[in-house]
Amino acid sequence: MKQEQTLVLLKHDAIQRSLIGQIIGRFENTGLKLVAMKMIWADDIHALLHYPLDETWAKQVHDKTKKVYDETGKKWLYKDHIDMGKTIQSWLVTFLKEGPIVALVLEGPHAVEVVRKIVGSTEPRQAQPGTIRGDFAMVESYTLADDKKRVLRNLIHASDTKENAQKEIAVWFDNKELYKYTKELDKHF
Ligand code: FUP
Repeated sequence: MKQEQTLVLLKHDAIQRSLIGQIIGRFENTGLKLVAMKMIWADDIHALLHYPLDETWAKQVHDKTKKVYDETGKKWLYKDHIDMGKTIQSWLVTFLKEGPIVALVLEGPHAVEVVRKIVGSTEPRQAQPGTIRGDFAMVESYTLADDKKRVLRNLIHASDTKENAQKEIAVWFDNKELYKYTKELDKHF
């Protein structure tokens, strides 16, 4: 089976809360292979490359977030998806640069889907117990974040599609930093 790769960032709130080991342990438990990892203090260039303000991204974040607002009856603050995209992008960049982060690449069958599943919902308040966000950050919500004019402190970024994973991996890693090695499970894939 063709191996899939996905990018994970442990954002600075995960580092502040000393959760690096526990979170990486959960990824290891899935059977996925860790093929790259490093600690980085992001600059503007990398943060903006990771969160580019393109129309599709803005529309996606807008639609997903608005759905949650509508369901919870929360007042919508933005004119349109571009207005929202600009605000969220600037908050995301600020948060990403707040302190060191840990970037890793996981490889294996269904890597994108498996990682997103164990990470849990974007808004930790909605994340199921047993997921990383549900177990370690459930008190965090859009309500809290918006009141403080910041993004969700949701511990982790994980690529949402195979295509985005490839783009995001290229932001943080050179090809030579992605290691090829064999693990016991490989013979079953
Ligand atoms: P995710 O599905 O977890 O990758 O998250 P999204 O693509 O929906 O959003 C990207 C990031 O912006 C997430 F970390 C959540 C954050 N965000 C907010 O904090 N507030 C918003 O209103 C919208 C997005």
